[in-house]
Amino acid sequence: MNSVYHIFVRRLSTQQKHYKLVIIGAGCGGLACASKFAKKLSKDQIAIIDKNDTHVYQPGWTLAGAGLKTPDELEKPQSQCIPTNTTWIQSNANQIEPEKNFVQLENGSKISYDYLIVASGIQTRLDKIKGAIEALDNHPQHVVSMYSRKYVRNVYNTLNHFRGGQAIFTFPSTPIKCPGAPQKIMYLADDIFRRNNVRDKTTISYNTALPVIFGVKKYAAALMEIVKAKNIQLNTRLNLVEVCADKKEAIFENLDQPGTMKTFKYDLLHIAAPMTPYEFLAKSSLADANGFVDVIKETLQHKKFSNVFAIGDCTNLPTSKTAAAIAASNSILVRNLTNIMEGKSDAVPKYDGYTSCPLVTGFNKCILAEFDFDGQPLETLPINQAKERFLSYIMKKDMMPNLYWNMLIRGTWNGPAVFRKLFHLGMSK
Ligand code: UQ1
Repeated sequence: MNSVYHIFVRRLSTQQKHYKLVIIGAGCGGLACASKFAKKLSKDQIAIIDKNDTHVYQPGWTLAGAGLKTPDELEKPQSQCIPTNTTWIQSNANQIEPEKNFVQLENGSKISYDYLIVASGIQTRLDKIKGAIEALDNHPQHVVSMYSRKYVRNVYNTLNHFRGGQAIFTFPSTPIKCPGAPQKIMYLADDIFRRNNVRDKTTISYNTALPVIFGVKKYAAALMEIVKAKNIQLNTRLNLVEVCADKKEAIFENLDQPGTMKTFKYDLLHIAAPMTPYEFLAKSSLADANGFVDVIKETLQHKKFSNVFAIGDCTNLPTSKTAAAIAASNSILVRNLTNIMEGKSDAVPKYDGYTSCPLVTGFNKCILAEFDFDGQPLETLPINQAKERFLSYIMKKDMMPNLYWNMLIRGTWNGPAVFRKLFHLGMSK
């Protein structure tokens, strides 16, 4: 009886299902692509693999950390987000065999495909910092991180109850999603401290692994003025490696002198999590040496496997990892892949690396950074977006979430390039 049962289970688990298109990941990129293909393919032709039953609007985490949104209003059941015309395989992928065109799930079953889109995102790894998780769990009044669905819930409460001392905000030594966020939460914290009359009893430091405050010169210059005006200490090339919560000490490695450590005392520590690609991806032959999917940057097609594409945070696209980058690249991916599926060679615009980072610099203020692969500004509005503006803040806080839920993940938002062209056409006579 027992062995019959086991044979049956094994039969089930080794059963191979086939779909014309398989998408790994139902985050922003996976859903944007699925929604577009769901209009062309039938439910039995397209499958999306994702275990999570909740979809989180992660760009909202900085605002939640500052009490400007509640974490709950950033979440929706995944069942409401996945297009009805798409088969949802609620599991995690744990292996990809692009030579054999299949994906293996956690339970061992295999899903084969004609075409694959990898949209698995990037993994937050607070565990990479010694003592960080223990500190977040056991000392929540001193150590916080909004880079996590679990820990974001505690950030505002802690910032709002802070009564002064040393406040340190970190930026790690790995690629991360939304590289502007670690400083956005700092500027909002600065405003919270001012509102609560504790700013004059507080020193704020931004300890970043990067050599500069921001990678694009135009916005870096504006941000340098802002940190100066806010009296924030910028410490570059420092990477948080350990938190000793009992002693309230954060230990940083000086990246210019590897192996040399510097200890900072803190009363409040905001940790931006180091991030890595998922292991199943990093160990597959789709990955580059760093574990990210190795794509042609203009087309999002894999460099070796022509039936494989990738989008978003899991790729090695040399641009900042944001929802805005997905907005600008998803239609390019879908048009290139459709050409391949249909044996056509219709012209498709090349992805220019467009990405955007609405750098919230305080309550009611925001710099709207937009730029391309070369770090050249690519601004939508016919105004200087490096200036702090209320309009940019409203766009970030109220417009973007609607754009995301109602258009981007539904496959109908291809980024603001059309508006940029329209505005700039209007400006040139
Ligand atoms: C964007 O398209 C987008 O996706 C919905 C975001 O993610 C939340 C953004 O933050 C930004 C800035 C854009 C770009 C859109 C405009 C209108 C500038």
